[in-house]
This record gives sequence, structure tokens and C-alpha cells, in this order.
Amino acid sequence: SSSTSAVTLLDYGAGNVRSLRNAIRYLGFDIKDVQKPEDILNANRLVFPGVGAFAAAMEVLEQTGMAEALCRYIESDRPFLGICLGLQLLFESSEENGPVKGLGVIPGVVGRFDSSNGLVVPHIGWNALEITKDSGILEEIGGRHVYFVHSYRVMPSDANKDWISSTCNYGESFVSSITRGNVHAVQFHPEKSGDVGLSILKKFLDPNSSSNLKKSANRKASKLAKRVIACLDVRANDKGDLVVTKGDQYDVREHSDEHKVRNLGKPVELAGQYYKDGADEVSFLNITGFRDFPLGDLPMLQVLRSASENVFVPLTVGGGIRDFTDGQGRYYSSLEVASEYFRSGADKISIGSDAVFAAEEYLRTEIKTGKSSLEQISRVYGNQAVVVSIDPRRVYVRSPDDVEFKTVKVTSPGPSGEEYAWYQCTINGGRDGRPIGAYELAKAVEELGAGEILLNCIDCDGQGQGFDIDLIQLITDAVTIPVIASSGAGAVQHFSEVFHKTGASAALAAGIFHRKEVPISSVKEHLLHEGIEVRM
Ligand code: 1PR
Repeated sequence: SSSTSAVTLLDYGAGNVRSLRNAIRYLGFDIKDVQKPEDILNANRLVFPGVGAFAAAMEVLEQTGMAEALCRYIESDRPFLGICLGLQLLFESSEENGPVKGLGVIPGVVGRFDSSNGLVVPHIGWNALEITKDSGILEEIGGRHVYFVHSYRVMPSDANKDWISSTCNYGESFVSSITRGNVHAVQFHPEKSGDVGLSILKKFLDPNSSSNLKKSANRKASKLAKRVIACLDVRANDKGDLVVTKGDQYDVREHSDEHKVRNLGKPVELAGQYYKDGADEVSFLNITGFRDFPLGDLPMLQVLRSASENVFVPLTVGGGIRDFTDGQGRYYSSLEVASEYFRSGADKISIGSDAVFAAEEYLRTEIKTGKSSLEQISRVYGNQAVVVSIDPRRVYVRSPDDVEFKTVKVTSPGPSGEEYAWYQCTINGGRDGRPIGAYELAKAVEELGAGEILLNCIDCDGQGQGFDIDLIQLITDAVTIPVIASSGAGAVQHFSEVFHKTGASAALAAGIFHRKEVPISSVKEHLLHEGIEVRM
């Protein structure tokens, strides 16, 4: 009956829980939303996805009386699953904009990962857990990767060790899940952890269900897997349908007589396919977003809604995220645009052109106004939800003194024997060069609140000759946020090369996957063979 298959969701409206709703529905359960504290006490099963900042969440929970109801529900050992911030809030306090008091169910303080020794923070990506206690829901999970995205964590201690059901190693060992009786909480995101995550959710929603996961041969905990990301450049074709396209050095038109936009397939279908093939993430880039108004672009929102119903790894969407005034004079802030993307199923948004303007202004004035799209969106949704996409072009020079931008000594000299290059940022899909280098931009956007960098390279895009190692090294050395290497993958060896030679956290490719030249599984197998940790 529907009453036994319904799960109660505590969504206090601070952010996007669409992914979780999708995953619960995908598993065949109905969702009841908590409206008032009594709904918590009357729940058969309660899922509590924490989103947003710790302090803001506590404030809402206390003002609405939900905090007390939650504590009573948990104390009476009723079925509970907290996710991410939903784990952290159970502890005594958090250092996030704090100290801020938490629900205090479990002893311990939530602190920030220490990036002073070069640890990349936020912790974004896939780790295998060390299972320390039988929790029921993590039964088959030892050695399997799950998806994390967070900057704060709790450390194991004598005081909380009885609660801990698994730990995870990221620079240090932190608490990845807790269990006592029917009360569970996880720091990772089961709703974004592919089959493994769905199986954890299913075990919680229906404890009698059996897991169909294959046991992993290697049950060891891990460091952090390198991610392989499939990217879909999306735009309307000349008939107005949204298609996946792919350019050569950003030119997406056929070189034949008609100059049609290249059509490589339908966005939702391809995203679903790449998820099944083992992509660790899928990105959609609305490549004409700089021209069209994205909220007018309902097909793109529809693509996100449909894709997120069947793709249980993180989805990123970019293109056209900026302030905008439409033809009727109505003003939309970039935050509204981003919010619409998040509501439609995006886990992260990516900003290109507008981040260049924000960085230029910041470098000129040395003032953080807080008004740029980058700053506003990361303040509301957290740094980890904001990617900055850089579209640089290589410019050769004879000597570093020839330009005011940071240069690299290039591996292969330029056409006139130049030994150095700087990487000029562009906007509007590579059309316009700006007076700022990729290095300067990366450092500035990190300070302004970017959580990750998607590093393209126009020269390498679509060429299949490998990633621009010089560029990627330059940027991974410059920032402590994760860098996604992009542009130029043509063979599996290009992926191992970028991970062996640079600090990239992920590698993204488009053309080789769309043209079915190399399946994602071959990339993963090659990386594993090369001793590089990946999620299988
Ligand atoms: O400026 O905020 O509206 O964002 C526009 C977004 O669209 C940016 O992220 C920008 O990179 C992207 N974009 C704009 N024009 C193009 C184009 O191709 N004409 N695509 C474009 C960017 C590069 C990668 C590509 C990799 C891997 N495409 O996304 O997927 O280079 O390709 P490969 O593996 O085939 O070499 P805004």
C-alpha cells in the first residue's frame, strides 16, 4: 500500500534536493514532505538531506520546531537517514561560519578540511570506504566508490567511535557514515553514487530488499579516484531542435557546403548512455547561452529534468549564467537563472564569460563586491556547486618579459621557435579575447568562490592530439580547488598522461565518446592498468 511505500522527506527549502527525490521515485517509493514538526514524529521512515550552510539550516530547524522533533524521532530509534549536512547537523557544533551549535545527538565538532598542505578542497569525487561496523545499509559497499562533495567533515574520536560505521581517507581519515539501531547518516551522496548509491538507498527504504550489487574483490578503502567526465555541448540546430554538437577548436559547423551545425545525437539519450557506460559525471554546456536567454530556453531545462530522472551521477550545466534583462524589460539575476537550473536537476552550474568579467574587475579594483554571479551563487549554494569554465587560447611569446601575464616554457616551441606562451582567456564561445590570462583568472575566481575549474583549451579542442599538459600543469599548480582537464582527448593514453603529469582531479572528453571511438569503460580500464585509481 502507499502508506508503507511512502517515505517522509525533510526538505527545509535551502537548496536542490531534486536528485534525491528522483532517486527515491526511481526506486519505486512515494515521497511525503514534512510540513510541520508532527509530520516528523509521524513518519515511518525519514530522509533528511542537508543542503546549504550549517548555521542557516540550524536556524530554520530551530525556528520551526523541527530541531526538537528530529531529536525526539532519533532518540526513539526510528528509521532515519541523514545525508551530507544531514549527518553533520547531528553533531554538537560546526566551525562553518561558527562555532554554531548543532543538534548534539553525537559527540564531535564539524571542522574544515585543512588545505594548507596542498590538499584540494572541496573534497569532490569518488572514494571507497573503510567499513568499521555492520550497519545493514552499507552491507555490500566495502571497496566500492561513493560520491562526496563537501569542505567540512567530522573526525573520529573516542567519544563518537561507537556511532561510526565507516571512515574515508581524504588527506586524513574522517567519518563517512554513522549508524546506531535504525538511525543512519552518510557524508556522501547516495543519490549521486550510481548503482552503489541506489543500492544503499534501497536498503534503507526497504530493509528486506536484497542487494544485487556484485561484491568487490578489493575491499580496501581508497584515496580519491580520478574522475572521467562526458561533456555534451548542446545548442539548437538550424531547425530549432536541441542537439549535441561538437566543434573543432570551437567551430561546430560542418565544413561542407551547407555549413550545418554538427548533430551528434539527442542530449537526454546520450547522457543516459554515458551514465550506463560509467561516466563519473555528465556536463551539459549550452554553447550559445551567451546569445540566447537561458530561461527562455525551456528545452534546455526540460533536458535537465529528463536527464536527472535517470542519471544518478552529478550533472553540471553551463552557458548563459549572468544577469539579464529580457525584451519586455524584466530583469533576471544570474542567481535566478542558476536557481532554475538547480531546480531542474543540475548539481553544479558552470560560468564562463561572466566569470571573466568578474575576475577582471576584481583584479582591477582588488575589491570583492559580492555582486558577481560567481559570488552570489556560491554564497547561496556553496562553492562546491559553482564551476568556472575557462576557454583559453595559446599565445606564443619569445620571453616571459614580453607580456604582463604568467607564461609557461612550452614543451614544443611555437611556429617561429618561441619558447614561451601565455594562455589568453576568451568569452562568448571563444569569439573574443580578453586582457587576462588563464593563470590570473584561475587564481581570481578561486578567491571569489569558485569550487572547481573546468579547463578547456581552444587550440586542442576536437583535435584528438592529447590535453595541453603545459596549461593544465600551470593551473593545477596555481589553485587548491579541483581542476577538470578538458579538450584534446583522442586515445586512452591521453587520460593517463594528464593524470601522471599534472594535478588534474578529473578529465573531460566529448568527441571520442560521441563518435564512439573509445568507450568510457576502456578509458577506466586503461587508467586502472596504469595504477591510477578510478571508480569501476
Ligand atoms: O560563457 O557562461 O555562456 O558559457 C558558455 C559555455 O559554453 C562555456 O563553458 C564554453 O566553454 C562553452 N562553449 C562555448 N562555445 C563553445 C564551442 O565549442 N563553440 N564549448 C563551447 C566548449 C569545449 C568543451 C569540449 C572539450 C572537449 N566546448 O566543452 O567538450 O573541449 O572536447 P574534445 O574532447 O572533443 O576535444 P558562458
